[in-house]
Amino acid sequence: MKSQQSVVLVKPDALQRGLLGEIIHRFERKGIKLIGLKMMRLTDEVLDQWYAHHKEKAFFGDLKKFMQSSPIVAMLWEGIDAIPVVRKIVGATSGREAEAGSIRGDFSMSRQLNLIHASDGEESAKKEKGLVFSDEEVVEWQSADECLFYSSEELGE
Ligand code: FUP
Repeated sequence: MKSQQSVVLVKPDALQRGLLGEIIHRFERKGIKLIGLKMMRLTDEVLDQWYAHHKEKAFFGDLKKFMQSSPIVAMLWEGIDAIPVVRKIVGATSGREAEAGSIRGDFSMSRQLNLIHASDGEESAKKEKGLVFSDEEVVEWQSADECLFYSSEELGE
């Protein structure tokens, strides 16, 4: 079973709406582990690389402006299959289409103001981690309640 790391950004709309605590709470109670957390402003350089696959899209300029309208909070979450698990908690891209019960499904009505980013695969997670976290900002720690969230087989014991 594979431990993965997922990069999450709490976007400017979520910060402005006071949803930071709600978002962290949803990941915490699921049982994944927070191993990186920082508030920052995203630069042009970081956004150009972050959204390189959207560079030619009509919404790219607006998206960058939105992502720079406030600071964001970057987080690194770790757990078995953490990348798909986090994507499920986040929900589909458009808040109007996202499943009820997901973060976007419960709190967003927009495709752009969709509150949160989550890595969509191992390759993008690695790239995104390198764009926002230095090595010292990633803090590995032993969770005391791991045995309440995973079986011994899942923990490789
Ligand atoms: P997701 O992986 O769900 O965050 O979605 P995408 O990678 O497809 O899109 C990245 C971001 O681009 C979205 F979070 C919001 C923005 N976007 C728009 O602003 N307009 C669009 O039509 C599509 C995406």
